[in-house]
Amino acid sequence: MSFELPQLPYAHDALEPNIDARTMEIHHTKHHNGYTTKLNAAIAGTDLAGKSIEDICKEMDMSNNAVRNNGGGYYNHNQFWTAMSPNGGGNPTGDLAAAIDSAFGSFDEFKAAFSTAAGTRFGSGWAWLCANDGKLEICSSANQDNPLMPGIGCGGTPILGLDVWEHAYYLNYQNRRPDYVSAFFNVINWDEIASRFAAAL
Ligand code: MN3
Repeated sequence: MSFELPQLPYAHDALEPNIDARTMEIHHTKHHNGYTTKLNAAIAGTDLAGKSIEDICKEMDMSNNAVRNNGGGYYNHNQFWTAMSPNGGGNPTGDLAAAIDSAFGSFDEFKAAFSTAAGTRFGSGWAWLCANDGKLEICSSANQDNPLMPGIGCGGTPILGLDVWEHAYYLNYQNRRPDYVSAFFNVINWDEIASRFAAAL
């Protein structure tokens, strides 16, 4: 079994004006599709064929650049599309809201810290909210690395990841990454993030 590009759970234009349709289309059908195809090529005929993408990330040989970059790219974008919704935004509720308040003081302080992680990641990468032994942590990673991978200085189970590669925002926001990060908060699917948090406990 090879990995397949997942369908988006909404139309390309569903997240406008926060993320424009053209960016979504290129990002999904070109970038994510490319990672998927190259991941399949990189694992074909190896011991990794047939493993879950989570296990491939957790057991990553970090010197294997083809699997590291494309396996990370495959996993990271899978979680990215479903972290967003046309009905998203607002604030989390329930256990996740309580865990955010406990870890960061308040939702606003969480938002500021996550936005700083996303804004200060130099070059291409991702900002993450992770559940680590029931506690929430924020970190960022370079390129297509993610917190499942060993030794990247960012651990736990990722429950929310924001793509800060220029391909994720440049058409609409150009160099204004902070505006894109701010817009992302308008579309976060907190119900989905809450279920990821519950599953990570
Ligand atoms: Mn991307």
